[in-house]
This record gives sequence, C-alpha cells and structure tokens, in this order.
Amino acid sequence: MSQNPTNPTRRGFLAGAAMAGGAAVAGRVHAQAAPDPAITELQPWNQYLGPGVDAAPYGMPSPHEAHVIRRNVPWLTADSVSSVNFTPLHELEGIITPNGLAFERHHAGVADIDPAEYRLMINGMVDTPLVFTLADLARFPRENRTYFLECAANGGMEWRGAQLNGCQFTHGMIHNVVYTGVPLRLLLEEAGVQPGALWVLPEGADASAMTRSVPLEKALDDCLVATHMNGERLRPEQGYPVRLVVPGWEGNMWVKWLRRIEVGDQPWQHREETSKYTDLLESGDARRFTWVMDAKSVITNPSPQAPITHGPGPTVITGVAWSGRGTIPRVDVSLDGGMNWHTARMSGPSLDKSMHRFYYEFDWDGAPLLLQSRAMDSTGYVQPTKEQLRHFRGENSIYHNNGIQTWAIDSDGRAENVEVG
Ligand SMILES: Nc1nc2c(c(=O)[nH]1)N[C@H]1C(S)=C(S)[C@@H](COP(=O)(O)O)O[C@H]1N2
Ligand SMILES: [Mo]
Repeated sequence: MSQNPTNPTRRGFLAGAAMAGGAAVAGRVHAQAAPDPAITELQPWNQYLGPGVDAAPYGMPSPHEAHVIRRNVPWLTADSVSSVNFTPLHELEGIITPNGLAFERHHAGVADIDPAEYRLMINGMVDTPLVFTLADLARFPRENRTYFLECAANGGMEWRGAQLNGCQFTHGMIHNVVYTGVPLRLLLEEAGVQPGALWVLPEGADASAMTRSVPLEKALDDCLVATHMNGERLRPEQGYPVRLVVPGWEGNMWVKWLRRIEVGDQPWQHREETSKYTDLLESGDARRFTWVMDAKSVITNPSPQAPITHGPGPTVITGVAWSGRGTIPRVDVSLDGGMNWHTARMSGPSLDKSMHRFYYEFDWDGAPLLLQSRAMDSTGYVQPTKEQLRHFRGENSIYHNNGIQTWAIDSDGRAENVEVG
C-alpha cells in the first residue's frame, strides 16, 4: 500500500474496517519516504511494445507467478498414478479455485476420453435402461452451482500430531468450483426409477472403475452430472468430459469420467466403502458411510509457506471455511492458541456447501502468535479442537479430520505447524 499515510480518508477507512472486523487497527501502513527509483525511473515495460493479442490463444498466469502450483508430498505418494497433489491455498484469494490449481486425486491416473465416444449408461432398477451421449446430456435443463470438493483424507496426515509445514499440504485436498451440470434427478426420471429402489452406484470409466453407493435420496436431491467447471469444459484431471457432483459429501463419491449409474435397493459394499473410506475407532468398530464433510476452516495467510514479511503494525489474516451441511455465517480467529476469540470479517458470496473467505485485520505488536480459526456453520455446529476430535474418534482415523489448525508465528513472522494442548 502506498497511499499518503496522512490522508484523512484513508484513516477513516481504517477506522471503519476496524469496526467491521472487530479489530483495533491503531498503526498505519507508511509509504516510502525517500525517492524510489521504482517510481522515479522509467521501467522497461513503459518503453517497449509488449506481445500482441496472438501471443497466447489460451492465456497463462504471469511468469512471475510460476511458484503458484499444485504440489505433492513425496513420501505420501510413491508413484504418480495412484496419487494426489494439493491446491496452493496460501496463494489464492476469494473463493474460486482456478482450474489449473484444483488438487487432483486419482486411483489409476487420468483417463483420456474421446468426447465423441463418451457414453453414460443408467441401468438396474429402472423402467428403461438408457445410454446418453454428450450431445444428449446437453438437451437437458442445466444448472450452475458452486461447491467445494474435499477429499475425506484432507488432513489425514495430521491425526496424531502436527506434521506438514504448509496449509497446501495440511488442507489442500480441496477445491471450490462453479459447476454446470444436469441434475441427476432429471436423468433418473427419464429412465424411470422403480419402486423399492433406494441406492445408486456411480461408476468411473478410468482404469480404477471407481464406484461408491450413494443413497437415492441424495441422488434425487442435489447431485449434478457436470460437464463444465468455472465456465469451461472439465479438465481431464477433474473427470473430462463428465463427473458426478455430490454436494457437501466426501470427494471419493464425486466419480470422475462417469460412465454408468446403476440403480438398486441396497448398497454394493464395494472396496471404497468397506476397506477404504471408513473410520476405525478406538473400540475396534469402524464408522461407515460417513459421507458429509463437517465444518472446517484454516488460516491461509500467514502460514508456513506464506510468512509475515513486514514488521509490526497493520496485518491482514485471511483464510477459508466450509461446511457440507450449509453455509458459514461466522468464523472466529484466535491470536493466542484459543484462549481469546475475535469474530472475523466474512467477504464474498456465502453459498450453500461452498468455500467462504474470511479476514481479520489487526495491529501486530511483533510478539509471537498462536493463530487459529474456528468455523461455525448454519446448523450451529462449531469446528472442534483436535483434542475434542481425538476424544471421540481415537487416533486410528485417516479421514474426516476437521480439527482446529494452529500456526505458531515467531517475532520474525515465520509460521510453523504446531499443536497446543
Ligand atoms: N473415476 C474416478 N473418480 C474419482 C476418483 C478416481 O480415482 N477415479 N478419485 C476420487 C477421490 S478419492 C477424490 S478425493 C476426488 C478428487 O477429485 P479431483 O481430482 O477433482 O480433486 O475424485 C474422486 N472421484
Ligand atoms: Mo479422496
């Protein structure tokens, strides 16, 4: 920021922001006082013509943003076919994940499907088994809706303690996308669901032939057969040309490269809902069919990959929050490891089962901090601490870790993943 620090309008703005955020912003951001060559000298970009409109028929980010990429955790994924990479949450703003940065999780690599040969079959307990082409799907009424997709294993490496240094790795198995798709209900109605049907089984066309049992009630409620993400065709990594959207529910059920939907009267008990995607409790029992992603949040800035690079004074904390059960009307931020809480300022659309953006502006005195965020969703549910989670779920779980994250900030602004007890 380089506005004149004595400008009364700006002071008024800061006071207003402080009231809105509940934070006391006493300090001010000072513009450079000495002559600055970056403003007094002509720069190259002022003096030479740039590339023309034909240089990039499909646009790419500035080369200066080359560090804004998906990353993986090498020890977690020995090969890249059955693999996962992570969304760089600490580099993003707002609520939409750009298509090139949406994390990927595939069990058998990315299927390469010829759209002309693409087919979607509906069979099982239906009056008329049907096969749709892409062109057929385009003749059904379609809807645009924004949802987060979170892998159930997001944060899975953090169950037993703080481990990975960066919100990209602790929380980056999530993306938030505007989908365009046909309500699954319309396709099922076209086929005619028979009495007694209670479940559907979406199946992927990739080499893993991913399948999950989904209750018919959910399928008829808000599931989409999606063809587009953020306005353009689905990316190959995200299931081109068609993926299932299962709002608020664990990512594993959002079958990519969708080729078939079987209708039945009981769950199929396939691998991904028996051996995997279950939560082993201390008692030896396993929770099953834990579909909904509970409310969760994380501070993205500052965080281990994005330290505070300025000294004491006005400081912006930001992060994201989401819930598979509704919207996020409120996020609280703690600077002292959960002893005191301050209500954050929400900014941007508040949509059902979508990511929300929060900010907390405050005047940092340069002392070490223990930063936490705590989401509350529209059902009144409050994000638990990791201790509370372990109390009920033990330490054997991989999936559904929605505990409160702590970043320790030292007086130089560096951030580290820690737990407070
Ligand atoms: N056909 C198919 N669908 C799939 C998968 C897969 O491997 N094959 N992976 C699932 C898992 S575990 C997750 S978390 C999400 C990831 O979606 P993304 O790659 O768009 O992030 O897709 C799900 N759908
Ligand atoms: Mo997943």
